[in-house]
Amino acid sequence: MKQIYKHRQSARLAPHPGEPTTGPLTAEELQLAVRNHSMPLEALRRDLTPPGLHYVLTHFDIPDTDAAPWHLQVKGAVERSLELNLAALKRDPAITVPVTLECAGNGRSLLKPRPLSQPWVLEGVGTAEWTGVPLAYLLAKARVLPGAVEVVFTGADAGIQGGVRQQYARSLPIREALRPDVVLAYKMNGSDLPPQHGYPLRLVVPGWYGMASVKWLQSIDVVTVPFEGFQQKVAYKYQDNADDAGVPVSRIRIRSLMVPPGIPDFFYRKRVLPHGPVMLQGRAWSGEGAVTAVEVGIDGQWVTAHLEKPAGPFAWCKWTLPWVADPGEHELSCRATDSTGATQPLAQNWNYQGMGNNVAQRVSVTVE
Ligand SMILES: Nc1nc2c(c(=O)[nH]1)N[C@H]1C(S)=C(S)[C@@H](COP(=O)(O)O)O[C@H]1N2
Ligand SMILES: [Mo]
Repeated sequence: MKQIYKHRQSARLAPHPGEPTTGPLTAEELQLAVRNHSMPLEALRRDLTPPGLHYVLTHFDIPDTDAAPWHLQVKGAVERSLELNLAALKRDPAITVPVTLECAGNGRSLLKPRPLSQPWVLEGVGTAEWTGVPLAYLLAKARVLPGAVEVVFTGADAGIQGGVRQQYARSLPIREALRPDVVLAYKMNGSDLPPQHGYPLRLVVPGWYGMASVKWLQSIDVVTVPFEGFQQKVAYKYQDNADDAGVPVSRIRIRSLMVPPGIPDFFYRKRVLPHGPVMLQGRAWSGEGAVTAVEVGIDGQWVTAHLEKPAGPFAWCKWTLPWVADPGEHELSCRATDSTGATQPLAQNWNYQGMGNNVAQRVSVTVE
């Protein structure tokens, strides 16, 4: 009890999540985990994740938005402010972009000690086709003034985090905001956005961790000084400790995952499969550059997998590797490399908020 009380106190007073712990999962983490679900690993078989299987991360509550009165404001350091309803946005030119989104906190619960926040294991990821208006098109229509440095995106959802009352908001540097593939999406996999994914309109920033892709978009503000909101200034930093100014989290680090082969034990999720040939498969992605290799570890021996072409520069690619499974206990693993030369680590790179833990997945199997 004393421990939990201490966490609550520090969560309220300090501008950062609670102290990392080595204790058991807390009731607060369980509550976050049931609200924010991950993608079942078997969904890695599909190029596109059906919306119900795509991971969800919502800091506060899902707003109950009625599309009829809803409108988007584009304002700030622009020549011409805009106010657009959904029908007007749908008359603008549209693009469709396949994008792998991943939460920056994916892998957090594997860290020792464990930062207290959404306790992802490895499945805080999904890939969808997002359709909507290119952000650059709307910014060109509004005409960005010289002196603009960032664009701030504010969602309709409000809450309290780190003792700060806020609406969820994040900014992008101007050069990222003007990329042709950044989209104001009103469709996910060809249908209206589901409530949990940002209905009626969200931002999607290909290649960046999910926090940049603001859901339930209300306003777009072009600013001449860097944005200092909580989700920008305090959250989403690679920090060594609570007092470290840290480095902002931006692009998705290289990662690969495998579909665990065979069948699971209900409680332990440990895998059982028959001996003989089995096709191991999974997906790999990176926001920094193209995936160049995936290696599969079989009891510590690394073998290069076959890579397929991704649907787009920021969509995951499929990998496969045939394996002839011998009876006994085995440990499977996978690790990917991208065009910047970055490879997944085999041991954790710890940081205070539990960001970007792209440690290689391990899967224990019993072959019968
Ligand atoms: N308005 C708003 N946008 C948001 C969030 C939020 O809580 N509120 N969460 C962000 C985070 S941390 C992630 S990882 C992604 C998750 O997107 P998804 O739920 O569609 O998978 O949305 C981002 N956009
Ligand atoms: Mo996230």
